[in-house]
Amino acid sequence: MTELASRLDDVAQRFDAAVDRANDEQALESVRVAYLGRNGEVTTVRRAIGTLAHNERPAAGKLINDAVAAMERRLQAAYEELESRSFDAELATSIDVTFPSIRRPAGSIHPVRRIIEESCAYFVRHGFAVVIGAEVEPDYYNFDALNIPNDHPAREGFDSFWISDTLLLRPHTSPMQIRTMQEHRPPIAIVAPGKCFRRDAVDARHLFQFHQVEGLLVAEGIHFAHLKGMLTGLCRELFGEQQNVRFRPSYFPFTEPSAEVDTTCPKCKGAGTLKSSPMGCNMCGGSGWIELGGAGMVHPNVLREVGYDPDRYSGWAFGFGVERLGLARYEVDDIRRFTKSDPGFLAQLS
Ligand code: FA5
Repeated sequence: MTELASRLDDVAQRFDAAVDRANDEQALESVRVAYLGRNGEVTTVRRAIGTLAHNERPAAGKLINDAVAAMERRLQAAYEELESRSFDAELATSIDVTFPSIRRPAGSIHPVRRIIEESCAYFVRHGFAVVIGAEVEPDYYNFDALNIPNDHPAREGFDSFWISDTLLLRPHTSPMQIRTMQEHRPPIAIVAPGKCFRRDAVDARHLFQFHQVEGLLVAEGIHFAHLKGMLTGLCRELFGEQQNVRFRPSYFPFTEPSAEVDTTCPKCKGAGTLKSSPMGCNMCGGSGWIELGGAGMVHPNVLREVGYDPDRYSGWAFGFGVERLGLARYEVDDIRRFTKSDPGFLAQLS
């Protein structure tokens, strides 16, 4: 009996060592067959029971059964361990579809485009059509037809990029007034957004390439109050409900009377001062107003040029700088930011 017990002990120790060495299922199965199989080592020990005295056999049988149960438990644990290790390895090389994804940076609509779209949408809601014009125009459309003859000093205000003696990159969107009126009879209600080009020195408020939104309404009985109403509405659309609009007398050869259009500074809300800057609001320079562009009643000479009778028809027009609208709307300190495509800046405004 003692000898059987020590043989069993020896078998169990070698079994443990063999299980430790087995690093895949096939190797574990070989260990199982070698020790617990029909002709395995435990069977050989079990056969030795027959050599024991009758009264020793039950105890020997129990000893062997207990050892087999322990070995089977050990084997089971080893199988489970192998399984979980191979699952971990599989996970490490496979895609976990439940894992939260990495956020890909999404692009956004550029603020200049957004302002153009919102401005156009406002006018379209009021029955206006959107028209897009060429960026290269003859001087006739840029100047002559707009009541700015060749020797007119106002041409100097539009310091332009000339392509030939008569062709230039348009310095404003106003040629679209002429093109539209030549093509259509009144009533006319259009809005014309687009790029403009001027040989201006670039600084915090000026670009050599910028955008304007032009508007034109010509019909019978149109007067200045219509212009004020529409532009006040546009400013409220872009800047919020409390926004006011101011018309300062000004001069454009193609409108009479003419005005420069200001809106309440969105930063200081018209106060001209800021708690954070007692020297005065740095957005509007302390005036409480931001200039957006020019406007006025279409000059009779312009109406005549396109064959409209100025005694019957009247109209208003305006041209706003889109980047200037952006400066005011987003409280941006420098107009050049709109041209830099800096994702950090654009994300802030998206
Ligand atoms: C004009 O261009 C007129 N065509 C506007 C107009 C249309 C008046 C219809 C009456 C009737 P002005 O040169 O002021 O006007 O330019 C209008 C606006 O364009 C300016 O107030 C400003 O907002 C913008 N702008 C002009 N030059 C630049 C520039 N270099 N960089 C950025 N914005 C500019």
